[in-house]
Amino acid sequence: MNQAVLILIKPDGLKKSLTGNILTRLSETKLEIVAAKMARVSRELAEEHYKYLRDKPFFEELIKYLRGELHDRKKAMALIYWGKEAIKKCRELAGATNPEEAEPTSIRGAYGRILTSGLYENVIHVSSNEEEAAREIKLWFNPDEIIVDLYPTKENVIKDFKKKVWA
Ligand code: DAT
Ligand code: MG
Repeated sequence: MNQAVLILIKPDGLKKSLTGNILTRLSETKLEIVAAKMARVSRELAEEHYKYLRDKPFFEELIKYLRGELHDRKKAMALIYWGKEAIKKCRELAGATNPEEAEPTSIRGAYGRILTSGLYENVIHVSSNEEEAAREIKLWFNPDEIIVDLYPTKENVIKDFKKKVWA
């Protein structure tokens, strides 16, 4: 059974010019990329993404980190990888949450660090299980941005809906 997993290249990964290195490492999984984009991360999106950590002392700083406020560009790169055991394969390559405990050859072990505040700056996010992956993918992507049909959709007719288009 194919699985989908949300990967975020966090603002430190982008700032350190690690995008290519990270994508090269992830290509070792032989999984398929079925969606990719640069995203501006609103406070709502960041808080919803990490809502299970709301009570942690580092939550405020974590939100700032994901939004790019600790780096000078407010952006993150979001991708969906798809294939057999996608979550396990990507989490193995990512390494442990704490970059100092992560295998030195893992992405976080090689590129992550711990800030003096104690926050882990660990370069990428990888969904932790199928349920979380579905929740996160629906937060970060619309159905028409993904080139396979991952989850059930419905059609809405939206009247007087304002949308930015090219001038
Ligand atoms: P993961 O990203 O490995 O799934 P998580 O979901 O528990 O780990 O945590 C989300 C992010 O929050 C993590 O990538 C970095 C930060 N974080 C987690 N635990 C932390 C801790 N004890 N101290 C500092 N930052 C932490
Ligand atoms: Mg997690």
